[in-house]
This record gives sequence, structure tokens and C-alpha cells, in this order.
Amino acid sequence: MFTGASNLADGVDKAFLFIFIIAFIFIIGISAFMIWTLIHFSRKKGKAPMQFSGSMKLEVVWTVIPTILVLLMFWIGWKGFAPMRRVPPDAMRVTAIGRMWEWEFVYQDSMRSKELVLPINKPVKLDLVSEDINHSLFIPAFRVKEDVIPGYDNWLWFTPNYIGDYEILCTEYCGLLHSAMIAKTRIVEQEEFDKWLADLRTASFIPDPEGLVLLRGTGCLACHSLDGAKLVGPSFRGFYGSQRIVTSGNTQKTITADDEYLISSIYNPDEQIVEGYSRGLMQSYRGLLNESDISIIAEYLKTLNGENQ
Ligand SMILES: [Cu+2]
Repeated sequence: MFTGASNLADGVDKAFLFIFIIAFIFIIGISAFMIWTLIHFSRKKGKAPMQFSGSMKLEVVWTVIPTILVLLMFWIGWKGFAPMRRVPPDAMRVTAIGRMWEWEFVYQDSMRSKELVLPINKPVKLDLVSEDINHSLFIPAFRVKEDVIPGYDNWLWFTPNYIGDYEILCTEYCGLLHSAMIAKTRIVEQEEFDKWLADLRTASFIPDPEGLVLLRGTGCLACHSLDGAKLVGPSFRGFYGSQRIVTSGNTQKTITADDEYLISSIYNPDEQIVEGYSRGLMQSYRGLLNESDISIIAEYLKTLNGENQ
């Protein structure tokens, strides 16, 4: 009947369905009784109301039945919840990092991936780490959701049991691009997973350019793309040496994107705003990036200009 894609989905769905059916019966029953009362005791019919007080039978009925129902809800809910906090000892460990505004997954030996690739039918424990503010990791298809809080060791686990691609969402409002904080989990056969992991290992042995490491580590890439896509701020692609129209105070002018402009944009981001973008969205990175960091970034940005330069 349901198509949850993890071992935990069944327990969650059963509790949900049970509570839903009871709520449904009650809303229909109560509404029907209210409508019947309105019609039956209408003033036009001229029925005299009956007066009475106290009914042991009624008191017992409306105490005992709801008590049984909520105890059943608790029991069914508990049976779905308890396994979520019992991790199998052989579970594979992956660290899930949340930051404004992306997810990153770290496999053994600090291999990093933007996509959570997992082998089918193998339990996995995700250690949840936030690098900035509160986030919450939610994989609807697996029926798992847990807060990702800075400085707090939260985790979740599940065993994926269907091959496929599923969405990972952030479900704790975390600022401007919260709604874009989406990643993918891909459940594959064991052999395909082994191959993917081996490729990831190979890729992580080729060191990234130092400038890229700085950009990534400082969180620049959440707002500035490397591929020309327009995010919160202008893309880094084709940036270096380009002519751009900026607003400084009330005056518009055309400037060349050079070292000086780069330093000014990083330390005083609101001073010169590129046409089509908004003021007040970027903090100053003075103290986080020094001038030698910026010249390393500048060297890296030059390599992003492709054939144009
Ligand atoms: Cu978030």
C-alpha cells in the first residue's frame, strides 16, 4: 500500500495511518452529529429541550474510549519510533554536513560528495554536523528527519531498501536560500557503490586548487557559482578582467574586475553593487580572508575565464 523506501518507513506509515483514520472517523462523526442536532432541534420544529444533569455512563464512555485510543496511538507510534534509535552495530558511517545553503557528505578518509550514494539493504548511520546555524535533514522517502544543530552530536540511521533517486531536504528555515538546500540520495547495488566510492577516492587524491579550497571553506560558493549560474551574487566564471557596471552610492560606473576590485568586494561588499544584484546580502570577510588569501583566490579566478581571455 505504501512505498516508503527504507526499513523505518513501515512503522512511520502505520502510526500515521492509524492516527489519520481515527481523526477522520471523529471529524466525520462529530460534524454529522452537529448537523443532525441543528436540524433535529430547529426552533421551527418547536421541540421542548430536555433538562438533565450528570450521567455516569456517558462519563465512563468518553473517558475510557479516548484513553484506549491515545494509548493505542502511543503504542503504535512507539513501535515505529524505537527502532530509529537502535543503530545496528555494523552500520556504515557517513557524516552529513549542513551549511548555508547546501549539504555535503563525508565518507571514510574524508572523501567528500555533494550526493549521498548508498548501497541497497545496508544500514547506514548519518552523523549530522552543522557548520553554521540550525538545519534539519529530511529524506521523505525514507521517513527520516532529524535536526542538524551546531555543537550537538545528532544522528539518524536507516536501511535503504529500494534502488532509486530520492530527495534530501532541509526542513528548518535557515535563511535566504533555505528552499534551495536540496540534495539527492542515490541508492544503488553494492557493486556500483564500490565502484563509485573507488572513483571518489581517486578524485580526492587530486588536490583541488588552493583558491578553490579557500572559496569552498569560506562558504563563498553558496552565493557565487563557478559555472556562470546567477545565484545571490554574480558568478565567478568570466569574472577576472571583465567590465562590470556597478552602483557606488548613487552613481553608476563601469569598472574592470581586477585585484583591487576583488579586495574591495570582499572587505566592503556593499560599496560597489553589480547591476542586477542587491545590497546588504553579503557580510564583510575582513578577518576571515587576508590579502594573501585573496591573491590566491584571484589566481584561481583567472583560470575560470576559459577561452575568452
Ligand atoms: Cu538549512
